[in-house]
Amino acid sequence: MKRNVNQLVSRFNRRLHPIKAASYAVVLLGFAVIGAVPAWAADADGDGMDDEYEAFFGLNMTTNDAALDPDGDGLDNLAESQRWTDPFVADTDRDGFRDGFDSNAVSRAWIGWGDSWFVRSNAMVYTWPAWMVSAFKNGGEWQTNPPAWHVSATETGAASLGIELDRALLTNDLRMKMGLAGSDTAALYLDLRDTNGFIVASNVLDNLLSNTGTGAVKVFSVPLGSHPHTAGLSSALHPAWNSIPPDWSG
Ligand SMILES: [Ca+2]
Ligand SMILES: [Ca+2]
Ligand SMILES: [Ca+2]
Repeated sequence: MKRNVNQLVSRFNRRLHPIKAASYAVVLLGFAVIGAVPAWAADADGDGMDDEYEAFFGLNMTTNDAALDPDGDGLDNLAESQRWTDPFVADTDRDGFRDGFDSNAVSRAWIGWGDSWFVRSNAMVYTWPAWMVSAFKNGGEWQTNPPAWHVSATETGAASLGIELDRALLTNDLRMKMGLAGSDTAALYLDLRDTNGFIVASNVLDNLLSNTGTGAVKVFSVPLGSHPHTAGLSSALHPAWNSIPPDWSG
């Protein structure tokens, strides 16, 4: 699945919290810089892999590295580039099937919140199914060791993570897995939002951090089927210290 990073600029993001519009100018600037990529030669080292793909995942753009298989998943880098799978991760969509043995190697949307290679200011980018449009944060900060989204106890107001979905493609409920490292004072809620960023269903899963210990993983269904006008989700964390949601799956 080829992802043009310019397509990931989130209008939804700005609509979600228009009061913070000034900060999103930074997001747009970041994407504008990335937008220079198409001006490069399509395949500078002539190894059959587009420069855009090699730059996105950090392959060598000046040496023919098409035949290498650094993640040992049965696909060489050239085959990975043709599928837009991650050449450094054996199971790009984290469904238990390695890329070389997966009939749909990008069937899930995995978000490595805070993975510095895929951070674009407030947004995250990766290779995702077509129904997954964008992923971003409002407030809090990225943490790199381990990669995470972190909200300081001193931050005032609620911070949130959001994703934007293409509901023409995703009509069923969303199966979601989140990794959480909570604190005693944290409260994490999930809201469904329409295309204008307005909440159509709030707190649909209660406090996700309740009864959560460090390193806990929760799996649950998000009722998109009964909310057809939902275009995205936001998960708001009220002042706490840590939340690590690595995985959203359709
Ligand atoms: Ca490989
Ligand atoms: Ca791979
Ligand atoms: Ca897989």
